[in-house]
Amino acid sequence: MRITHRAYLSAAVTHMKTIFSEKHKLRNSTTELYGGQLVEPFERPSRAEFIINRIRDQNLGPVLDPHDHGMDAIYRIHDKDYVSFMQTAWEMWQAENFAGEAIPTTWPARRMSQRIPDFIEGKLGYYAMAAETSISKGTWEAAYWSAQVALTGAAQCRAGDSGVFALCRPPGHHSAFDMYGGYCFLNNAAIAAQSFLDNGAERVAIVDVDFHHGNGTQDIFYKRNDVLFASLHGDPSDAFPHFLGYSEEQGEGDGAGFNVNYPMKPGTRFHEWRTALTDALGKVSDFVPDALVISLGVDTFENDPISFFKLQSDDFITYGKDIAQLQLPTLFVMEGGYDIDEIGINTVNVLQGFGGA
Ligand code: OKP
Ligand code: ZN
Repeated sequence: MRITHRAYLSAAVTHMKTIFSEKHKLRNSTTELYGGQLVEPFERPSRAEFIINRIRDQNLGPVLDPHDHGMDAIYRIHDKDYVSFMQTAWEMWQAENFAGEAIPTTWPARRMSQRIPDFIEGKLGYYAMAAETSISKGTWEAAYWSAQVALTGAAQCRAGDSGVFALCRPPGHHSAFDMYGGYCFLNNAAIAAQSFLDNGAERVAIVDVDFHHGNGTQDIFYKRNDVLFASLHGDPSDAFPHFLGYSEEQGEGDGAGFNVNYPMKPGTRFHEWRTALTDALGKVSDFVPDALVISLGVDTFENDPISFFKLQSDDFITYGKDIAQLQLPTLFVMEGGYDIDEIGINTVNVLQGFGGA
């Protein structure tokens, strides 16, 4: 028998399951429109590799492939015509023999027609909420499997795990009923939350700790009272997605009071951020949900290249512990985080904090 000392040297063994698919690699577009140039996308395959490597190094727990839960769970959240568009956009774009990846250039702005055009450039503008996100070969398949990772994580939670990590890539929280953008195509967290409800949960809370406002998730559940959505993020007056995420957005109709935004200013440090988290977790506790979904972005880190909060690596452990205090079945769904060197450490710190490490 071969003995290795890895397990003994490991800092922590929390046995949280991770759901992960290598299919994320199919999301490998080469362009992002940034600062007036086409640059290598911040949302790139190596992000997931650094995270999964850290999970393995730290012996966080087993890494499982997703099950295929099919299209029905996706259609519970997304428009069928939008999904068909996502499935065929790259083919339609290629048919025009354009040299580069698919990027929208024209939008149905104020006082313009909201009809869906036939031509691919028009369709891109209709369905996009931002232009940085190029569509390329494999984008749909990667997005599909990212949603299946979230669905499989939710199924694991329902089977009795107290915490599960869905290592989704591409991310999802900017995607709404019929919108893509902000690196997102299908709203993995929303799809997972709905799957809890469709399998017996009465109420689900979603807390979005990604640096960016989860505009897609907010929009999807805005008029509903079975999902409480709380988001901590850069003030939209200063940060992407620019057009949603203000504190006065509190829900509508049945959903009035079930949407809570905590916009914060450039330079925000952990103490202030944690005060907002404590308030959000208090609202979650009062809501008495059957399950909690965390939209987990670690782009709140001080060295993140596209964000402006100042969290440090240890802070991620602390807030993981804070989340665990709720003692709810918790599904962590990966969103953003672009300081690739530290993304594994910061992500796994949250999970280890939650697991009591
Ligand atoms: C996706 B997720 C920064 C431009 C940012 C898009 C950011 C998408 C973030 N100057 N553009 O929420 O991490
Ligand atoms: Zn983000």
